[in-house]
This record gives sequence, structure tokens and C-alpha cells, in this order.
Amino acid sequence: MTQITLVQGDITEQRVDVVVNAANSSLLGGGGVDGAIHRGGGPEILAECRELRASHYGEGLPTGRAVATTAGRLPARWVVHTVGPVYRAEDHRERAELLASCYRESLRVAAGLGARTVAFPAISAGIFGWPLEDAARIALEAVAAEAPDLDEVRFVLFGADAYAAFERVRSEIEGLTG
Ligand code: AR6
Repeated sequence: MTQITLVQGDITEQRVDVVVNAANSSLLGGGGVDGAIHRGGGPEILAECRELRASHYGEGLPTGRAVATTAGRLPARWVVHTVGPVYRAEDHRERAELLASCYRESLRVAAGLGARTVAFPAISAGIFGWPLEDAARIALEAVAAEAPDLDEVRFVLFGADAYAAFERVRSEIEGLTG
């Protein structure tokens, strides 16, 4: 059984096989988690991202998809880059499906690499504007539904509010499923 754990902290400090990056489709860096991963991991990650752009992803990585690179100097083996949707209340259903797809696709890429432990940030819940509790529900349900064959899926939440939101949603879901 895969353990789903919640921790408050910085995703770049996690000793896991895979750290998931909340990237954008350019794969060439940005702020938030993306900025922290490239700063902490060093130029090797960007070099591989540029190669991916030059080979398979000339037009960028589509929203909801995931792709792996080295983790450079991070205490992880790989970074899996995924592109969350920007929040827009008007097409919530469609975009929620894309957000769930980020988690599923990242887990599939991680499993394909032979990873046993994967750390996720709250994808789309920062610069992309997704309300935290809703992002947490989509994340926790997507991971549970994918039922990955891993030892641990760890959500690394930045700050007490994000951690509390994930805790709250997790207890609600456990209350419903008994
Ligand atoms: N460790 C863990 N969580 C973090 C960290 C960290 N070091 N830094 C921020 N967070 P965001 P998005 C939290 O903005 O919304 C970039 O420019 C943050 O508080 O990183 O998917 C990309 O290039 C929030 O809860 O990702 C894209 O253009 C969550 O991580 C865009 O931002 C996600 O925030 C992606 O936006």
C-alpha cells in the first residue's frame, strides 16, 4: 500500500526519488516551486529541459502532461516536470480534469523510472491561482484513484495554511470513505 503523507516544508529539501515541479509549458523556469527547483538543482536541469524542447516538445509541454529530467544537485534522483492549469472558475470541470491529470501523469512517469518515493507540491495553487482547498481535494483524490505502486507519495506544503488545508480535506475524504 502506498503511504500518502503530508508535510509542511520546502520541496527542494526532500530526500525522495522524484520531486515534482509545478512548471509551465516552456519548461524553461519561472517563480514559485519552479524557481526554487532550478536554483537548488543547478544548470543541469535547465540543460535537459532545453534538450526536451529541442526534441520532443518543440511547442512546449502541454497542460496536464509530465516529463522527467535529472534532479541535478537536489537530494532527489529525478525531477518530474508537469504543467498545471491556470485557475478559471468558468471552466472549472475541464481544468480540474487537467489538474488531476498532472498527478496521474507524474505518477506514471515516476513509476516508469522505477521510483519508490515521490514528493508533490500543491500544483496550480500558487501563481496559477487555484483555491487551496479545491486544489487539495483534486490532488488527494487523483493520487488515491491512481493507486500507484510506490512506497510513499508525499505532499510538501509550503506554510501552515497549505498544510492545514490538505489535512482538513484528507480527514473529510477519510470520513466519507470510512
Ligand atoms: N516548496 C514547496 N511548495 C512551494 C515552494 C517550495 N519551495 N514554493 C512555493 N510553494 P507555484 P503554480 C507552493 O506558484 O501555481 C511558476 O512561475 C506555493 O505556495 O510554485 O502551479 C511556473 O513556472 C503553492 O501552494 O505553482 C509556472 O509559470 C504551490 O507551491 C507557475 O509558476 C504551487 O505554487 C506555476 O504556478
